[in-house]
Amino acid sequence: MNKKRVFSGVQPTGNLHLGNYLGAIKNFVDLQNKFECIYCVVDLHAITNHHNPKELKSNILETIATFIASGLSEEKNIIFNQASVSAHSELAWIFNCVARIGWMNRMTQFKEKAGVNKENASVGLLVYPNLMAADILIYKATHVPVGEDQKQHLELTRDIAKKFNNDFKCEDFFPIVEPVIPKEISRIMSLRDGKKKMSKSEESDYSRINLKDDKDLINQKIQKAKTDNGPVPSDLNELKNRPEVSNIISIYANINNIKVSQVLSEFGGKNFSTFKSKLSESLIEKICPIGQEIKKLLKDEVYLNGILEKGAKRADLIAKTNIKEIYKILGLTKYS
Ligand code: AQP
Repeated sequence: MNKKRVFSGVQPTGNLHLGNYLGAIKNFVDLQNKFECIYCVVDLHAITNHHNPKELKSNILETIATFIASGLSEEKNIIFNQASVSAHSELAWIFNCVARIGWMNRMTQFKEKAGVNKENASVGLLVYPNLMAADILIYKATHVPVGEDQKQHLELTRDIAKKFNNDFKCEDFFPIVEPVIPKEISRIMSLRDGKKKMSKSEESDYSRINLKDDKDLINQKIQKAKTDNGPVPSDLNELKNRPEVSNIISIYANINNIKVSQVLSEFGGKNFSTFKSKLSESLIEKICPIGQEIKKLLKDEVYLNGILEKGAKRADLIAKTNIKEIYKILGLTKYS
């Protein structure tokens, strides 16, 4: 049996936001005291779409700074960037040969990100989930904290693990990973459109709260957040068909670590301006200190690069041991 090990990654595509924090990073911090955790800046994923090399370099450091500012310990966890451990790419190629084209074609994230011009998307964007499966399975991780938007990719990771174990008659070699998805709020939605997820690539900055936003900006964004004409609901059933209302209520519950039902009993029947002021206060209290710490850490590149370097050495030790075994199972002679 494999012991419990957590793996997750964040793309260094800039502008980390409340969705990344509540959907993933907050959970990373909770898990660090319970399990062995490996947290990765998935820089190879960030080149599947057009990118600017200079910005990528600084975004990698900013993602590390965000991890640390959010409360991750570089001692307790292995923190590193994907490209510095070559076994991720090696295993991704192997998984390109295990996963089926039909599986790839079903991935909704590819469809969303490729848009209408699918033929013009990079092959990397299509096989992105295979690299994600490799990121996780190269460490034989058992638990993966992610936002709900990544659930389908984790199901694919499970399918790849099962097929590999089955095809090469190595039962239990790769664990069948368990997603760790926040229960109360699995997907934070845009502040402008409750049917779209909050995302870095959304054009309007008013659709999201960035972790580096200051007090005034958070206030403005929440005041402008879309709601509807009704009051704050008192009952869970009244949240149905009110996606924007449901979203901001869930954000309030999550940021304060309380249940949605508690929010409804506190604010039910009140007008949204009262609720929005309280929401801004909570966000400012929780998010601004993280943003300030990120800005402070970004001034110390030596420290941030040191974390990456140490983390890469620790990650590489585990990944090398596993890739040797994988090559052997496949009949590849590199390590025999
Ligand atoms: N809106 C969200 N709600 C909950 N969780 C979210 N995550 C992202 N957006 C939300 C979770 O954050 C982790 C890191 O995500 P990522 O940056 O690697 O990639 P992403 O999911 O593609 O994030 P974005 O903001 O949507 O980026 P773009 O716009 O570049 O595509 C993941 O665990 C993800 O689930």
